[in-house]
Amino acid sequence: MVGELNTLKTEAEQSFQDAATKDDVEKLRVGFLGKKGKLTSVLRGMGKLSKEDRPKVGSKANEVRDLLEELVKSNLLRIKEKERAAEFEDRIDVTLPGRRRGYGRTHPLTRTADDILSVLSSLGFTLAEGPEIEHDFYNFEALNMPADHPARDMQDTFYINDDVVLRTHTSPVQIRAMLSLKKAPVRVACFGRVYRNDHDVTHSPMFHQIEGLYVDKQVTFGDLKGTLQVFAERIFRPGTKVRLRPSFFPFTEPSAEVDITCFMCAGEGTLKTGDTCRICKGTGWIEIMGAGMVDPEVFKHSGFDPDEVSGFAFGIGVERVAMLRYGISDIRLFFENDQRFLHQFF
Ligand code: FA5
Repeated sequence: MVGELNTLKTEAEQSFQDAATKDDVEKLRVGFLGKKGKLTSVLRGMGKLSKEDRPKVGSKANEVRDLLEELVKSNLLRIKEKERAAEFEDRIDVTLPGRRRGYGRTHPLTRTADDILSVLSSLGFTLAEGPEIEHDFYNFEALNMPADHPARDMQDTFYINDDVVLRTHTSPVQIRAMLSLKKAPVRVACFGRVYRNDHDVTHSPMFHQIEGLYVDKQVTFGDLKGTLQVFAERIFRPGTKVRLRPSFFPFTEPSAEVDITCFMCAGEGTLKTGDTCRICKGTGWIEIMGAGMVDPEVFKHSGFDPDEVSGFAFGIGVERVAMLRYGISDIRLFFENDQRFLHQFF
């Protein structure tokens, strides 16, 4: 029987070596170790052995069984590793070109804001920021809009509570800047997100404004107009003209709406093709911002004496400028993060 077991051992070693799949191993396992397997049937004959032979045969049988179990384990592992190597062999094609990484682009609003801020910076304005959740005092009261002032209705406000709002414009940063700088000259560009309960294709509940404020001795309306002229030519194109129309803001007096000559039709109202310009709708002018001379009441709230200083301020919507520059007719495109839209801006 010991001889039979030795033969079985040699046969097993050979058969497992030839096994190519997990199924082959399983078949061999059943064929040797299963209930009707070869080892089992050899062991069945042990009952007929003499007492002296039994331990010898028993220990050989154990040795063969251990070897078989080891063969099952090691061959399953061998096959698994071979399969994994084959998988990688199929996948790695070193001749394939490398995968390009996608490049990010600057968002058109960021680009527009950067351009506006860099023009203002070249004119001597420094950046000022303030909180988006703002006290009623800075957003309204100090800007000459007391509690029941009808001008508050012009800006549909999101109220956090009776005294706290989501700021509706960047003008509160004027007040904060004056209160913190305390003395003239003050020349700041206030930039940030603002919020209004307002939405259609040209209005969004969250948008961006940039506000310019210049306070010093003897600042005039002429200074405002000159600044706006340089600003318009640098942001749009050389030769752009500026027109100021009388308007009303509670925090400036006098106040104006600022128009520029249309950059599409150069202020003609019609294109070279004879078609009516769709940017300015044939008027030759585009409204771009609000502006004016700082109201004396605002100076009083900001710690300045209106008899000693004067100043101008203007506020521009970043989305409005970006829509004009890039010919975009729906403001929502800026906020949808659609790569097909954003990748068009270089
Ligand atoms: C103001 O907000 C004033 N604080 C501007 C100002 C500053 C005037 C300093 C005088 C002195 P107005 O409400 O017009 O003004 O808003 C300014 C610009 O913000 C508008 O010209 C427009 O381009 C933009 N704007 C207003 N509401 C929205 C909105 N819902 N979505 C996108 N842009 C808007």
